[in-house]
Amino acid sequence: MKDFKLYTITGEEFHPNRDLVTVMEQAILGGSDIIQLRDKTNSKKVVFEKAKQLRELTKKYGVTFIVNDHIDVALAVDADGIHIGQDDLPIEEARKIVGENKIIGLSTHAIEEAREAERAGADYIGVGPIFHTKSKVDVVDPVTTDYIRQVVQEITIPFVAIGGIKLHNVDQVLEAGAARICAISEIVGAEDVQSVCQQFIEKINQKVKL
Ligand code: TZP
Ligand code: MG
Repeated sequence: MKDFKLYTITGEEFHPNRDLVTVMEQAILGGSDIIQLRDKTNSKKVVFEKAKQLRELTKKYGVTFIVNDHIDVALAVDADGIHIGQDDLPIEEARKIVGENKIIGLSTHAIEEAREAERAGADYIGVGPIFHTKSKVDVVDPVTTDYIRQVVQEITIPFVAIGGIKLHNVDQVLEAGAARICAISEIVGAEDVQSVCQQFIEKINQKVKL
């Protein structure tokens, strides 16, 4: 897959008065190079409509587009890939559906899950939640930056750190060895989304030579 630095996931509850596409466009203009549509509440029909809009937006800017959970929606809009969790289809089964040319990302919370993701052919893994987060229900306890250090030691596929990452604590995440950062609330809930993304990118570029 095309490498990336700053992964923005949608979280419309954090910008009730602003339009989804506008907010995500600001994230892209600020340097976010991968976007995920994550919608755990609306119907598939509504998710599909949003996915179509975000596919158009990301295509315009040449940014990678991932759909969370809905493999059928991802295929219908020709997204670049899907992101799934530990309770979703096994990677091998998802691969049969999406084929070799789509990206499959998997959330992991422990090194055993990361090893299994790599073995099963995930293209990247999410590593988290690093810190406490209110953006995910039923979330496991924070894995801390210790888990990043384990993944750096052992895992060869790309990983992105997620969960409670803010401008004020991202340095700890980068120092632990993460090269790719993902956030929801800090980015999409910001007054100036573009500026927050620019500041994340600056910090990533300072610490990391990809
Ligand atoms: N997976 C692990 S933590 C998380 C997800 C989707 C939520 C991240 O949101 P935030 O607002 O950046 O903490
Ligand atoms: Mg899922």
